[in-house]
Amino acid sequence: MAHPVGTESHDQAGQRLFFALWPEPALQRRLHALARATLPHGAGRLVLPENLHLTLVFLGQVDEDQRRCLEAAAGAVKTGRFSLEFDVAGYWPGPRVLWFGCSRPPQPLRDLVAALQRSAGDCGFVSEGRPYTAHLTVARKLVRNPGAVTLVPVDWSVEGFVLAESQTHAAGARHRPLQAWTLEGRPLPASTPS
Ligand code: 2AM
Repeated sequence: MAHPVGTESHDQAGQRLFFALWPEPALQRRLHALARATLPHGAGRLVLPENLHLTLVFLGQVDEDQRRCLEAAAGAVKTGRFSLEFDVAGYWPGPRVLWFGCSRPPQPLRDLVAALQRSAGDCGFVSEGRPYTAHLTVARKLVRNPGAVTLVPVDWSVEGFVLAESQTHAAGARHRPLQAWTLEGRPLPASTPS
């Protein structure tokens, strides 16, 4: 997703938002520890545990009205619970990131992404048209391709999804959930998304 239809002039306004799956803190710490064990010291910058997430739909700049529209639409999404298994690690040389992913993304994850893409479209956001690749970025600015990485599989029983904000600070990016919903369409406190 990129610019809302006809609102390119809003680029500097509002918040930079995205829909995501947000691991609970214990799982964030586990994934962070796995990334640390995977990457040789000094080979890249690990994503902070509290920032670890799996993006579902990236929205970009969102103003208040658009956010209300997205929240209403997200509250109507119901896919049911599902589990993910992070069993592959990959490296993208362009952005120089190391990520964990699923070799067999479950159908409810695809359904959730499709439903949120439709919701975003209904709120005036235009898809960038890139195929969706479920990935959780665990390290950035890698100094070299880490080569083949074997991952000890990590299971995640997903119960909800969030609308999250991305902020850029001098110290680096900070991501935080703003609103959360269960996969049955019930609102959740943002601090306990899944
Ligand atoms: P990344 O982790 O692979 O960098 C907040 O910035 C989240 O949205 C991150 O997970 C980031 O993915 C993703 N993101 C940032 N810019 C994006 C874009 N233009 N298209 C898709 N996802 C994007």
